[in-house]
Amino acid sequence: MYRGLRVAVVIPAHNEARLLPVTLAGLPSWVDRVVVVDDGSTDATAEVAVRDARVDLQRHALNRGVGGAIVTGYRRALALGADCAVVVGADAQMDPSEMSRLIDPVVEGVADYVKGDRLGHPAVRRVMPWVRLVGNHALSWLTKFSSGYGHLRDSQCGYTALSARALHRLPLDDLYPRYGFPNDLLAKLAEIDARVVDRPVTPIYGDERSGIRPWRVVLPIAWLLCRSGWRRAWRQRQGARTAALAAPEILPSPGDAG
Ligand SMILES: Nc1nc2c(ncn2[C@@H]2O[C@H](COP(=O)(O)OP(=O)(O)OP(=O)(O)O)[C@@H](O)[C@H]2O)c(=O)[nH]1
Ligand SMILES: [Mg+2]
Repeated sequence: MYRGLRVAVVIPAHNEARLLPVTLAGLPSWVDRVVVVDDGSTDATAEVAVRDARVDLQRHALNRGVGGAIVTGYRRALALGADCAVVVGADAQMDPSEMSRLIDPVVEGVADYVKGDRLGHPAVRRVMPWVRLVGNHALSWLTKFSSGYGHLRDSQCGYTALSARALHRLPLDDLYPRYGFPNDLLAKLAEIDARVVDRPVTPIYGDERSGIRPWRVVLPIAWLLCRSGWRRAWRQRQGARTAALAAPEILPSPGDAG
């Protein structure tokens, strides 16, 4: 329990037997449930996960992708009665001491979804590999337009907190299951008028192996961004038409007052 909220941590894990124990060991003691989603791993991820007594293990027989794993974790978090679901990668790239920072705006009722922002960190240029840094800046900039959340940075950050209230309203079945998931989630949050804010987090890169293959993720994410941008433009157009239709045809003249 954190400040009155039941917190479930959702950990998507694909072949993370080496780093999952490090991730689990760092989780704060106030976390109520830990949902590890083994996304079709071929190593000992599942065996390692259940060594931790707090873990609720969910397994995909076949790999579905990081977004698919997170959605499974979200559903389980709701079923377990969580008020807030925090996503943490299994590869120990997130500082657990910063988790409370992500949940605070949900507790205080000022946000439905809080995401980490690594790009404002003073060490980001030194720590984040340059391909990630450039790609992240480009995707963040495009995601501002496609989602409409112009104040957000670091669209690709996977360290996030989502309120159960917003989670209930999201079309979980429609979310993109692979690496464009964070971009698609932001677009879907905009469709339900969710309040989204960034909080600073530390970029951490060690000897983990990223599953991201830039040349394979660029086209699907570009397509997702175009689709979200187009949907957003359509919603705005429909909104403007509805407002125009609702406006009174004859405006009262100033002398009519009273
Ligand atoms: N690669 C990969 N990771 C998955 C998959 N399903 C779940 N995951 C987990 O998703 C998390 C993030 O995966 P990474 O490939 O490291 O992506 P990232 O941490 O956002 O990106 P980097 O900055 O490149 O490390 C890890 O905990 C993975 O174990 C999948 O299908 N492929
Ligand atoms: Mg990683």
